[in-house]
Amino acid sequence: MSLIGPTELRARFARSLSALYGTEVPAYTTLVEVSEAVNADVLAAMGPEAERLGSIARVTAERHGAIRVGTPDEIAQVAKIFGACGMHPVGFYDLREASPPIPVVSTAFRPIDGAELAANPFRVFTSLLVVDDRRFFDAATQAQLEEFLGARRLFPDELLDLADLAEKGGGLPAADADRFLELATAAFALSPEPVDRAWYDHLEAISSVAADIGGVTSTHINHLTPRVLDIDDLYRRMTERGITMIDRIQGPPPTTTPGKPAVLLRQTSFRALAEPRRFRDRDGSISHGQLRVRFGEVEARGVALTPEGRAVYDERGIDAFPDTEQELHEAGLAYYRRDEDGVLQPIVYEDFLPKSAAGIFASNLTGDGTVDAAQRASARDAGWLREALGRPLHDPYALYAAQV
Ligand code: OOG
Ligand code: NI
Repeated sequence: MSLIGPTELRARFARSLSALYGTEVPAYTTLVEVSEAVNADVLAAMGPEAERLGSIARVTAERHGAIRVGTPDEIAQVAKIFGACGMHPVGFYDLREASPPIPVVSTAFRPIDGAELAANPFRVFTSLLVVDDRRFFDAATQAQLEEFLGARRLFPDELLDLADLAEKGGGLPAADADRFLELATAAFALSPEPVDRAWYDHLEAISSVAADIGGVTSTHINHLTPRVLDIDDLYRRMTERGITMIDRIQGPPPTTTPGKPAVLLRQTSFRALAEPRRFRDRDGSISHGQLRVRFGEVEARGVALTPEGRAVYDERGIDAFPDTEQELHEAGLAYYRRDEDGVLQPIVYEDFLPKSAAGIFASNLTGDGTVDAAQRASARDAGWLREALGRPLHDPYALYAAQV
Protein backbone atom coordinates (compact mmCIF):
# COMPACT_ATOMS: atom_id res chain seq x y z
CA MET A 1 0.00 0.00 0.00
CA SER A 2 1.40 3.39 -0.87
CA LEU A 3 2.03 5.81 1.97
CA ILE A 4 1.54 9.55 2.24
CA GLY A 5 5.08 10.63 3.15
CA PRO A 6 6.34 13.49 5.34
CA THR A 7 6.64 15.98 2.47
CA GLU A 8 3.00 15.69 1.51
CA LEU A 9 1.88 15.55 5.14
CA ARG A 10 3.75 18.82 5.76
CA ALA A 11 2.31 20.58 2.70
CA ARG A 12 -1.21 19.45 3.63
CA PHE A 13 -0.72 20.38 7.29
CA ALA A 14 0.38 23.90 6.30
CA ARG A 15 -2.67 24.23 4.04
CA SER A 16 -5.15 22.98 6.60
CA LEU A 17 -3.76 25.18 9.39
CA SER A 18 -3.93 28.12 7.00
CA ALA A 19 -7.58 27.34 6.17
CA LEU A 20 -8.39 27.06 9.89
CA TYR A 21 -6.63 30.31 10.77
CA GLY A 22 -8.41 32.10 7.92
CA THR A 23 -11.76 31.18 9.46
CA GLU A 24 -10.59 32.18 12.95
CA VAL A 25 -8.76 35.41 12.05
CA PRO A 26 -10.24 36.86 8.84
CA ALA A 27 -7.60 39.63 8.62
CA TYR A 28 -5.10 36.82 8.01
CA THR A 29 -6.94 36.01 4.77
CA THR A 30 -6.56 39.65 3.71
CA LEU A 31 -2.86 39.43 4.48
CA VAL A 32 -2.52 36.32 2.30
CA GLU A 33 -4.42 37.97 -0.56
CA VAL A 34 -2.34 41.13 -0.41
CA SER A 35 0.87 39.04 -0.24
CA GLU A 36 -0.17 37.13 -3.35
CA ALA A 37 -0.93 40.38 -5.19
CA VAL A 38 2.46 41.85 -4.20
CA ASN A 39 4.24 38.67 -5.29
CA ALA A 40 2.46 38.64 -8.65
CA ASP A 41 3.50 42.28 -9.23
CA VAL A 42 7.13 41.63 -8.30
CA LEU A 43 7.21 38.62 -10.60
CA ALA A 44 5.72 40.65 -13.46
CA ALA A 45 8.20 43.48 -12.92
CA MET A 46 11.36 41.41 -12.36
CA GLY A 47 10.77 38.17 -14.26
CA PRO A 48 12.92 35.14 -13.33
CA GLU A 49 15.11 37.32 -11.08
CA ALA A 50 12.15 37.41 -8.64
CA GLU A 51 12.62 33.66 -8.09
CA ARG A 52 16.28 33.78 -7.05
CA LEU A 53 15.37 33.17 -3.42
CA GLY A 54 12.83 30.43 -4.11
CA SER A 55 10.42 29.42 -6.86
CA ILE A 56 7.14 31.30 -6.95
CA ALA A 57 5.41 27.98 -6.14
CA ARG A 58 7.47 27.64 -2.97
CA VAL A 59 7.02 31.26 -1.94
CA THR A 60 3.26 31.25 -2.58
CA ALA A 61 2.72 28.19 -0.37
CA GLU A 62 5.30 29.29 2.21
CA ARG A 63 4.09 29.87 5.77
CA HIS A 64 5.50 29.91 9.23
CA GLY A 65 3.40 29.54 12.33
CA ALA A 66 4.04 30.12 16.01
CA ILE A 67 2.83 28.07 18.95
CA ARG A 68 3.57 28.18 22.67
CA VAL A 69 3.60 25.26 25.13
CA GLY A 70 4.15 24.82 28.84
CA THR A 71 6.14 21.68 29.69
CA PRO A 72 9.04 19.56 28.41
CA ASP A 73 6.54 16.71 27.80
CA GLU A 74 4.38 18.98 25.69
CA ILE A 75 7.27 20.11 23.50
CA ALA A 76 8.37 16.47 23.08
CA GLN A 77 4.84 15.67 21.84
CA VAL A 78 4.94 18.64 19.48
CA ALA A 79 8.27 17.29 18.15
CA LYS A 80 6.59 13.96 17.37
CA ILE A 81 3.69 15.53 15.49
CA PHE A 82 5.95 17.83 13.49
CA GLY A 83 8.48 15.01 13.03
CA ALA A 84 5.81 13.04 11.16
CA CYS A 85 5.69 15.99 8.75
CA GLY A 86 9.46 16.07 8.26
CA MET A 87 9.89 19.12 10.50
CA HIS A 88 12.84 18.95 12.89
CA PRO A 89 13.91 21.26 15.71
CA VAL A 90 16.53 23.80 14.58
CA GLY A 91 18.22 26.41 16.76
CA PHE A 92 17.81 27.63 20.33
CA TYR A 93 16.45 31.08 21.16
CA ASP A 94 16.35 32.47 24.70
CA LEU A 95 13.70 35.19 24.73
CA ARG A 96 14.32 35.83 28.44
CA GLU A 97 17.26 37.93 27.22
CA ALA A 98 14.95 40.16 25.17
CA SER A 99 13.66 43.55 26.16
CA PRO A 100 11.13 43.32 27.66
CA PRO A 101 12.08 39.78 28.73
CA ILE A 102 9.66 36.99 27.79
CA PRO A 103 9.67 33.87 30.04
CA VAL A 104 10.22 31.36 27.21
CA VAL A 105 12.93 29.52 25.31
CA SER A 106 12.20 28.58 21.71
CA THR A 107 13.19 26.52 18.70
CA ALA A 108 11.87 26.27 15.15
CA PHE A 109 10.58 23.03 13.63
CA ARG A 110 11.33 22.94 9.92
CA PRO A 111 12.59 20.78 7.06
CA ILE A 112 16.37 20.55 7.15
CA ASP A 113 17.58 19.71 3.65
CA GLY A 114 17.48 21.67 0.42
CA ALA A 115 15.06 19.40 -1.47
CA GLU A 116 12.56 19.31 1.40
CA LEU A 117 12.78 23.07 1.86
CA ALA A 118 12.17 23.59 -1.85
CA ALA A 119 9.17 21.22 -1.78
CA ASN A 120 7.53 23.00 1.16
CA PRO A 121 9.42 24.97 3.81
CA PHE A 122 6.62 25.09 6.44
CA ARG A 123 8.14 25.93 9.83
CA VAL A 124 6.73 26.56 13.28
CA PHE A 125 8.41 28.78 15.87
CA THR A 126 7.74 26.94 19.12
CA SER A 127 8.16 28.48 22.55
CA LEU A 128 8.32 26.73 25.90
CA LEU A 129 7.44 28.50 29.14
CA VAL A 130 10.23 28.53 31.76
CA VAL A 131 8.14 28.00 34.90
CA ASP A 132 11.02 27.83 37.38
CA ASP A 133 12.62 31.18 36.54
CA ARG A 134 12.25 33.17 39.76
CA ARG A 135 12.62 36.51 37.98
CA PHE A 136 9.09 35.89 36.68
CA PHE A 137 7.38 33.32 38.91
CA ASP A 138 7.46 33.06 42.69
CA ALA A 139 7.48 29.59 44.26
CA ALA A 140 3.70 29.51 44.73
CA THR A 141 3.02 30.50 41.11
CA GLN A 142 5.54 27.96 39.87
CA ALA A 143 3.79 25.22 41.86
CA GLN A 144 0.38 26.29 40.55
CA LEU A 145 1.66 26.41 36.98
CA GLU A 146 3.17 22.94 37.30
CA GLU A 147 -0.09 21.57 38.64
CA PHE A 148 -2.22 23.27 35.99
CA LEU A 149 0.05 22.32 33.09
CA GLY A 150 0.57 18.79 34.40
CA ALA A 151 -3.19 18.19 34.43
CA ARG A 152 -3.90 19.24 30.85
CA ARG A 153 -3.60 17.17 27.68
CA LEU A 154 -2.92 19.16 24.53
CA PHE A 155 -2.86 16.24 22.13
CA PRO A 156 -5.11 13.15 22.06
CA ASP A 157 -3.40 9.74 22.21
CA GLU A 158 -4.77 8.85 18.78
CA LEU A 159 -2.87 11.81 17.28
CA LEU A 160 0.38 10.91 19.04
CA ASP A 161 0.03 7.24 18.01
CA LEU A 162 -0.50 8.23 14.37
CA ALA A 163 2.51 10.55 14.56
CA ASP A 164 4.61 7.66 15.91
CA LEU A 165 3.42 5.38 13.14
CA ALA A 166 4.21 8.00 10.51
CA GLU A 167 7.69 8.68 11.86
CA LYS A 168 8.57 4.99 12.14
CA GLY A 169 7.05 3.95 8.81
CA GLY A 170 8.00 7.00 6.76
CA GLY A 171 4.38 7.98 6.19
CA LEU A 172 0.77 6.92 6.66
CA PRO A 173 -1.85 5.14 4.54
CA ALA A 174 -4.31 7.64 3.01
CA ALA A 175 -7.13 7.24 5.55
CA ASP A 176 -4.73 7.48 8.51
CA ALA A 177 -3.10 10.53 6.93
CA ASP A 178 -6.49 12.24 6.71
CA ARG A 179 -7.22 11.45 10.34
CA PHE A 180 -3.75 12.56 11.47
CA LEU A 181 -4.15 15.92 9.70
CA GLU A 182 -7.66 16.41 11.07
CA LEU A 183 -6.51 15.80 14.65
CA ALA A 184 -3.27 17.77 14.27
CA THR A 185 -5.11 20.79 12.88
CA ALA A 186 -7.83 20.63 15.54
CA ALA A 187 -5.18 20.55 18.29
CA PHE A 188 -4.11 24.08 17.27
CA ALA A 189 -7.59 25.63 16.99
CA LEU A 190 -8.74 28.20 19.53
CA SER A 191 -10.59 26.27 22.23
CA PRO A 192 -14.13 27.26 23.31
CA GLU A 193 -13.32 26.09 26.89
CA PRO A 194 -13.93 28.85 29.42
CA VAL A 195 -10.82 30.55 30.77
CA ASP A 196 -10.42 30.74 34.58
CA ARG A 197 -10.43 34.51 34.95
CA ALA A 198 -8.61 34.84 38.28
CA TRP A 199 -5.83 32.48 37.23
CA TYR A 200 -5.45 34.11 33.80
CA ASP A 201 -5.34 37.59 35.37
CA HIS A 202 -2.74 36.48 37.91
CA LEU A 203 -0.45 35.25 35.13
CA GLU A 204 -1.17 38.19 32.85
CA ALA A 205 0.07 40.62 35.50
CA ILE A 206 3.40 38.75 35.33
CA SER A 207 3.52 38.19 31.56
CA SER A 208 0.79 38.05 28.93
CA VAL A 209 2.73 35.32 27.14
CA ALA A 210 2.72 33.27 30.37
CA ALA A 211 -1.06 33.78 30.58
CA ASP A 212 -1.54 32.73 26.95
CA ILE A 213 0.42 29.54 27.66
CA GLY A 214 -0.33 28.62 31.27
CA GLY A 215 -3.69 30.31 31.73
CA VAL A 216 -5.65 28.09 29.34
CA THR A 217 -6.13 24.35 28.98
CA SER A 218 -5.14 24.11 25.31
CA THR A 219 -2.66 25.53 22.84
CA HIS A 220 -3.42 27.39 19.61
CA ILE A 221 -1.67 28.86 16.61
CA ASN A 222 -0.58 32.32 17.71
CA HIS A 223 0.01 33.59 14.17
CA LEU A 224 0.64 32.37 10.66
CA THR A 225 2.97 34.15 8.32
CA PRO A 226 2.96 34.20 4.52
CA ARG A 227 6.12 35.16 2.65
CA VAL A 228 6.22 38.21 0.46
CA LEU A 229 8.76 39.42 -2.12
CA ASP A 230 8.42 43.14 -1.31
CA ILE A 231 7.58 43.76 2.34
CA ASP A 232 7.71 47.58 2.09
CA ASP A 233 5.02 47.46 -0.61
CA LEU A 234 2.99 44.98 1.46
CA TYR A 235 3.16 47.28 4.50
CA ARG A 236 1.86 50.21 2.43
CA ARG A 237 -0.96 48.21 0.88
CA MET A 238 -2.16 46.80 4.23
CA THR A 239 -2.12 50.27 5.77
CA GLU A 240 -4.12 51.59 2.79
CA ARG A 241 -6.72 48.90 3.47
CA GLY A 242 -7.15 50.26 6.97
CA ILE A 243 -5.40 47.39 8.77
CA THR A 244 -3.25 48.72 11.61
CA MET A 245 0.24 47.29 11.31
CA ILE A 246 2.84 47.38 14.10
CA ASP A 247 4.87 50.54 13.82
CA ARG A 248 7.82 49.09 11.96
CA ILE A 249 9.33 46.31 9.91
CA GLN A 250 11.60 44.14 12.09
CA GLY A 251 15.05 43.03 10.92
CA PRO A 252 17.45 44.66 8.47
CA PRO A 253 16.31 48.06 7.17
CA PRO A 254 15.66 48.37 3.42
CA THR A 255 18.88 49.09 1.52
CA THR A 256 19.21 52.36 -0.33
CA THR A 257 21.46 50.77 -2.98
CA PRO A 258 19.31 49.22 -5.73
CA GLY A 259 20.12 45.55 -6.32
CA LYS A 260 21.96 45.12 -3.02
CA PRO A 261 21.30 41.51 -1.90
CA ALA A 262 18.61 41.00 0.73
CA VAL A 263 19.98 39.23 3.82
CA LEU A 264 18.35 37.29 6.65
CA LEU A 265 14.75 38.11 7.36
CA ARG A 266 12.43 41.11 7.54
CA GLN A 267 9.06 40.81 9.28
CA THR A 268 6.07 42.89 10.21
CA SER A 269 2.65 42.13 11.65
CA PHE A 270 -0.79 43.50 12.34
CA ARG A 271 -1.83 43.91 15.92
CA ALA A 272 -3.53 41.10 17.76
CA LEU A 273 -7.28 41.29 17.33
CA ALA A 274 -9.86 41.12 20.10
CA GLU A 275 -11.38 37.64 19.97
CA PRO A 276 -14.45 36.63 21.98
CA ARG A 277 -13.57 34.19 24.76
CA ARG A 278 -15.65 32.69 27.55
CA PHE A 279 -14.52 33.15 31.17
CA ARG A 280 -15.26 31.31 34.37
CA ASP A 281 -15.48 33.75 37.25
CA ARG A 282 -14.69 33.11 40.91
CA ASP A 283 -18.31 32.22 41.71
CA GLY A 284 -18.33 29.62 38.92
CA SER A 285 -20.50 31.68 36.58
CA ILE A 286 -19.62 31.94 32.89
CA SER A 287 -19.27 35.34 31.27
CA HIS A 288 -18.19 36.60 27.88
CA GLY A 289 -15.13 38.69 27.29
CA GLN A 290 -12.30 39.18 24.86
CA LEU A 291 -8.60 38.47 24.62
CA ARG A 292 -6.06 39.92 22.23
CA VAL A 293 -3.41 37.32 21.57
CA ARG A 294 -3.54 36.26 17.93
CA PHE A 295 -2.33 38.19 14.94
CA GLY A 296 -1.01 37.96 11.40
CA GLU A 297 2.57 38.46 10.35
CA VAL A 298 4.34 38.64 7.01
CA GLU A 299 7.98 38.18 6.12
CA ALA A 300 10.56 38.60 3.38
CA ARG A 301 13.58 36.30 3.30
CA GLY A 302 17.09 36.91 2.03
CA VAL A 303 20.37 35.03 1.88
CA ALA A 304 21.63 33.17 4.98
CA LEU A 305 24.66 34.74 6.64
CA THR A 306 27.68 32.76 7.83
CA PRO A 307 28.71 33.17 11.49
CA GLU A 308 31.15 35.88 10.28
CA GLY A 309 28.40 37.63 8.34
CA ARG A 310 26.07 37.41 11.28
CA ALA A 311 28.66 38.99 13.58
CA VAL A 312 29.03 41.87 11.10
CA TYR A 313 25.24 42.27 10.99
CA ASP A 314 24.86 42.20 14.77
CA GLU A 315 27.75 44.60 15.40
CA ARG A 316 27.63 47.00 12.46
CA GLY A 317 24.29 46.55 10.72
CA ILE A 318 23.34 46.17 7.11
CA ASP A 319 25.31 49.16 5.78
CA ALA A 320 28.54 47.31 6.52
CA PHE A 321 27.76 44.71 3.85
CA PRO A 322 29.12 44.85 0.29
CA ASP A 323 26.74 45.69 -2.57
CA THR A 324 26.99 42.52 -4.66
CA GLU A 325 26.47 38.79 -4.20
CA GLN A 326 29.93 38.13 -5.60
CA GLU A 327 31.53 40.26 -2.87
CA LEU A 328 29.32 38.79 -0.13
CA HIS A 329 30.39 35.34 -1.23
CA GLU A 330 34.09 36.18 -1.58
CA ALA A 331 34.19 37.82 1.84
CA GLY A 332 32.67 34.65 3.34
CA LEU A 333 29.77 36.62 4.78
CA ALA A 334 26.86 34.70 3.23
CA TYR A 335 26.13 31.18 1.97
CA TYR A 336 26.09 30.57 -1.78
CA ARG A 337 26.47 27.49 -3.92
CA ARG A 338 27.35 27.30 -7.60
CA ASP A 339 24.89 25.74 -10.05
CA GLU A 340 26.01 23.56 -12.99
CA ASP A 341 26.84 26.70 -15.01
CA GLY A 342 29.05 27.99 -12.21
CA VAL A 343 26.56 30.74 -11.32
CA LEU A 344 26.22 31.73 -7.66
CA GLN A 345 22.91 30.71 -6.10
CA PRO A 346 21.94 32.13 -2.70
CA ILE A 347 21.07 29.76 0.16
CA VAL A 348 17.89 31.19 1.72
CA TYR A 349 17.78 32.10 5.40
CA GLU A 350 15.31 29.58 6.87
CA ASP A 351 15.43 30.56 10.55
CA PHE A 352 14.38 33.40 12.84
CA LEU A 353 16.00 36.42 14.49
CA PRO A 354 15.78 36.67 18.27
CA LYS A 355 15.52 40.48 18.21
CA SER A 356 12.68 40.38 15.69
CA ALA A 357 10.98 37.56 17.58
CA ALA A 358 11.18 39.67 20.73
CA GLY A 359 9.73 42.61 18.81
CA ILE A 360 6.89 40.44 17.51
CA PHE A 361 6.17 39.18 21.02
CA ALA A 362 6.46 42.65 22.53
CA SER A 363 4.20 44.38 20.04
CA ASN A 364 1.38 42.16 21.18
CA LEU A 365 1.83 42.19 24.93
CA THR A 366 -0.90 43.76 27.03
CA GLY A 367 1.74 45.25 29.31
CA ASP A 368 5.41 44.95 30.18
CA GLY A 369 4.61 42.46 32.94
CA THR A 370 6.62 42.19 36.11
CA VAL A 371 10.19 40.97 36.22
CA ASP A 372 12.37 40.98 39.32
CA ALA A 373 15.90 41.01 37.93
CA ALA A 374 17.37 40.44 41.41
CA GLN A 375 15.87 36.95 41.57
CA ARG A 376 17.47 33.70 40.37
CA ALA A 377 17.37 32.89 36.65
CA SER A 378 17.01 29.22 35.75
CA ALA A 379 19.53 27.55 33.50
CA ARG A 380 18.35 26.77 29.99
CA ASP A 381 20.49 26.13 26.95
CA ALA A 382 20.47 24.12 23.74
CA GLY A 383 21.60 21.01 25.63
CA TRP A 384 18.69 21.32 28.05
CA LEU A 385 16.23 21.70 25.18
CA ARG A 386 17.69 18.70 23.36
CA GLU A 387 17.04 16.58 26.49
CA ALA A 388 13.47 17.88 26.73
CA LEU A 389 12.85 17.13 23.05
CA GLY A 390 14.44 13.70 23.30
CA ARG A 391 15.87 14.12 19.82
CA PRO A 392 18.66 16.01 18.05
CA LEU A 393 18.49 19.80 18.04
CA HIS A 394 20.03 20.97 14.77
CA ASP A 395 22.52 23.80 14.44
CA PRO A 396 21.33 26.17 11.70
CA TYR A 397 24.85 26.99 10.50
CA ALA A 398 25.68 23.31 9.98
CA LEU A 399 22.50 22.97 7.88
CA TYR A 400 23.40 25.97 5.68
CA ALA A 401 26.96 24.72 5.23
CA ALA A 402 25.58 21.34 4.14
CA GLN A 403 23.54 23.04 1.40
CA VAL A 404 26.55 24.73 -0.19
C1 OOG B 1 6.53 33.88 18.46
C2 OOG B 1 7.21 35.15 18.06
C3 OOG B 1 8.39 34.89 17.14
C4 OOG B 1 8.85 35.30 14.67
O1 OOG B 1 8.41 35.27 13.51
O2 OOG B 1 9.92 35.84 14.98
C5 OOG B 1 8.02 34.68 15.72
C6 OOG B 1 5.28 34.04 19.25
O3 OOG B 1 4.69 35.14 19.28
O4 OOG B 1 4.85 33.02 19.83
O5 OOG B 1 7.07 34.04 15.35
NI1 NI C 1 6.43 34.73 13.45
